[in-house]
Amino acid sequence: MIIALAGGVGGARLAQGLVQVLGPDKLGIVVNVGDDFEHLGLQISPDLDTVMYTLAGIHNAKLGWGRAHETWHFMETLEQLGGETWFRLGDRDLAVHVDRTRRIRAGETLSAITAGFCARLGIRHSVMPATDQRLRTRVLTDIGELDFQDYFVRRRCEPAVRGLRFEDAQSALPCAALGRLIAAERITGIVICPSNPWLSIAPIFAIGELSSLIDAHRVPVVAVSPIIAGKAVKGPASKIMHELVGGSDALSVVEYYGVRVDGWVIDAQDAALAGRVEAAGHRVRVTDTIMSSPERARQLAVDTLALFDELDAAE
Ligand code: FO1
Repeated sequence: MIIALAGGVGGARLAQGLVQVLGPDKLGIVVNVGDDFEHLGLQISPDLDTVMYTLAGIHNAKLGWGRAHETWHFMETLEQLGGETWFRLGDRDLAVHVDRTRRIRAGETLSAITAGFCARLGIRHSVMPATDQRLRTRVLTDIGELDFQDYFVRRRCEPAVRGLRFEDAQSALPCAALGRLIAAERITGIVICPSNPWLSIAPIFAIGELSSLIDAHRVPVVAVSPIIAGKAVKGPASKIMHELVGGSDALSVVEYYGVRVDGWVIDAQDAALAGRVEAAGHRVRVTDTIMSSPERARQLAVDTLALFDELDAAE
């Protein structure tokens, strides 16, 4: 079984490509929960929703989050009441947050809630929160430590990032389904989607049982670069990279993940870097990584999975 680690738009898009190639018995999606937060009394899980909506084909491609064909009456009314409207919740999207909050208060796990929503949305693959326990990304900046969404949305990533802290990660276990896959040694490969390495993937790596599986090299790991020609395809990744590691080209990401990754998929625009990535001990596949359509996402999924075959052959 391949598991794909995903967060944000890049992760959701590649997940959408992978599900076209591998059936639900061969692929599971593990989603970052570090962006989750309580807001307006609601439990909000942005990355789970972005992956879920994208796999269901009802995502808002323009915004990169939330639902398509959205209306904003709740937000307009909240504005009139003087409520907090910096984090925009569409009327359709709101139903997910309200029902997730109800079910969490009733004692359901995030995994069970997500599985329930996915079944209702016709998604056959398992979409798993990386953990069912609390794990929050805290952003250490030049104006102090901020909640993730405060930094990312309210302050639009303007503060300079000095570091990241994944609160409660040390006590977080993989969600039950993921823990069972690890224990049964059913995971045959890990795909790191082209999500923000620091904001979306690092919180997943912070979960001990998962990172020790990766660090023990018991399972091949293939990553798709989220950086193309020194720029993040979406989101603030290059600004954060400059602030955190001083560089923002695909090589900085290769160095950041280091030996945890066996194979890299990099964009044709970065073909010149392929030699240096190989010199660092990785197998490389150069292809078009811009997922501008589900068909392009499927093709990238095929290229990414092909690297596992090359890695097996090389063993
Ligand atoms: N991102 C924004 O930049 N502005 C928003 O108002 C906003 C609202 C929102 C509502 C629901 C949801 O699931 C995601 C939302 N996001 C918004 C995106 C969210 O901050 C990011 O998707 C992740 O946290 C980072 O990948």
